[in-house]
Amino acid sequence: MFSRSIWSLVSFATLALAATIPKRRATTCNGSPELCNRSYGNVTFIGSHDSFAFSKDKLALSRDQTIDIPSQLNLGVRALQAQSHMKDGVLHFCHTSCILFDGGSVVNYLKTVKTFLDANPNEVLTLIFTNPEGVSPAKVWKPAFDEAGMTDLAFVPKSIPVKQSEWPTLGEMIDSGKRVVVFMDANAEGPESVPFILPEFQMIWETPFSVTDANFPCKIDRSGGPLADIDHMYMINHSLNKNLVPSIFGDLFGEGIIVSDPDNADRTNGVESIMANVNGCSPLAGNRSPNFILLDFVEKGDAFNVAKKLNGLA
Ligand SMILES: *[C@@H]1O[C@H](CO)[C@@H](O)[C@H](O)[C@H]1NC(C)=O
Ligand SMILES: *[C@@H]1O[C@H](CO)[C@@H](O)[C@H](O)[C@H]1NC(C)=O
Ligand SMILES: CC(=O)N[C@H]1CO[C@H](CO)[C@@H](O)[C@@H]1O
Repeated sequence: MFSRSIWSLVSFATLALAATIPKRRATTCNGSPELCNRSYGNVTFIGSHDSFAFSKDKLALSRDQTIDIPSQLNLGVRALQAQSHMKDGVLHFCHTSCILFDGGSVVNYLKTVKTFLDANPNEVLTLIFTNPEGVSPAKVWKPAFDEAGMTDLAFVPKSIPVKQSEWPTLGEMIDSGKRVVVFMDANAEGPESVPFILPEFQMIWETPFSVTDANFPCKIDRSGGPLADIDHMYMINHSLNKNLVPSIFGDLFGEGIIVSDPDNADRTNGVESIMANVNGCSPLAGNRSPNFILLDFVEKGDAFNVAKKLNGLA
């Protein structure tokens, strides 16, 4: 009897004390105080397409980036896109095939990203992974996140799908330590799903890819239910490709051989080209800016200033 009342006194005191200690609050989020109070679903992030496929070698036709992952992140990239393939029983990031471009194991990639996140505790980052072989989230992906020490940082929504208007603020995500949002295009749902690997098209729609038209006509390409498109976030795939095969030979090669075009990247990643794409798409999204602007050769052009402006920070 006595010990029980002592015990409740102690726990009451603990609770009272906990209530008086102010919780640590982030005052800068993704580089600015204004963003702490902004919903994740209402921020424009610059993303790097095929982030792992970087090379300084001009002859590496399968590259889509020049600079490595830490440099991309230091520049301000806050959405990393990457395409996975199994290679000798290990999950890798490769471009189309591991023979064309092998970016190494997913574990090593995630460790590199984790190093950045540890050094930059006030940053929210999105990972958009492509899973064309439908590799199991529970059996293969989660163990890779575990090994890289990344699972604890991953955001788990209360329920799926999350409407564009219902995401927490960047400040809330940073304060809770759950500041990495992981989307996967295929096989994220189903019996081998894990809570932090989110089905991309239930929450994001995206424009067509492998675009070779410099005018980037906007259209909703990949999307999914049950939410209406207007309740999705959206991503513009703003990378211009060139066709190496003149159309006269088109029949021989089907659609041709489409590769990214570093020579045009300054223009493609410039204000005019990105804004034309944004203005073409925003009417399809209740006049909202895109959440993700996915680019090749991220260091070229002026994308980070465009994002600042779209976020109302410049
Ligand atoms: C931001 O802060 C203001 C003032 O405290 C508040 O009224 C508003 O609802 C907040 N917005 C978000 C998205 O939390
Ligand atoms: C965020 O909300 C503002 C105000 O409604 C809007 O102008 C802007 O386009 C939105 N951005 C995103 C990415 O939703
Ligand atoms: C050309 C291009 O940017 N394509 C990409 C569009 O985004 C999706 C990500 O979901 C990628 O799979 C495409 O490669």
